[in-house]
Amino acid sequence: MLNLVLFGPPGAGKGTQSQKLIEKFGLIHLSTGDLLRNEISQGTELGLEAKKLMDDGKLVPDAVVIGMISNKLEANKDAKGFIFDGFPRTVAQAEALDSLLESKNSSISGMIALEVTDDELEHRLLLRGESSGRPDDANPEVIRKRIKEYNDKTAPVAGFYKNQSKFESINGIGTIDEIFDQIVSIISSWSE
Ligand code: B4P
Repeated sequence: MLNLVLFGPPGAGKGTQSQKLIEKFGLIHLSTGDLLRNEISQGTELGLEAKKLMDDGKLVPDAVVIGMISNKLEANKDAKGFIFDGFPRTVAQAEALDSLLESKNSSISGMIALEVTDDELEHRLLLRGESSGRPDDANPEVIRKRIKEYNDKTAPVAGFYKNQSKFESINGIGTIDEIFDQIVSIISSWSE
């Protein structure tokens, strides 16, 4: 079973690469950002709470996203594997994911981090904000808050996987295909 954590700051290209990876490897894509936006568009109570935090560039509480991932793992018991995109974003989420997978006799194969400079992130997100309608992409102040939230709370998650010798990082600046090829070659090395 292949269980990949795709890691990186907001706008690093996690969602973009996930779309290509699910096609190539037949994995289930679990994006907590997409799951939360789905709750928002359906107007659920959870979505209304999450929207306030997301629009302000803040993380949603751990229990909420862990619960969503747990439900998805349960609903996809026969999957060949998963791409975790935007999750785990805190060390508590990483610990919870290990426990959830362990209870299914599975584990994370590895984390791949996309390294992108803050200037490039801001540029990409503002560009996407022109067409996506995402309130968290439209405003430079919120984008900077998201990057700060990443540095404060999410960056330490890399250490969690480094300690398990499951961490790889690549340059996330380049064409989408160049970055994809690097990710594929790392995944291929895991099964050698
Ligand atoms: P997410 O939806 O996870 O989004 P993201 O970090 O903005 O984006 P990603 O890295 O996937 O970028 P993408 O490929 O789209 O999170 C949104 C919010 O949800 C968070 O701020 C938080 O509030 C909440 N949330 C989500 N998960 C959570 C969790 N686990 N715990 C708590 N809160 C959580 O790429 C961005 C842009 O760059 C696109 O326009 C793309 O076209 C472009 N791009 C991609 N690759 C490129 C390349 N190589 N060159 C040039 N441009 C490129």
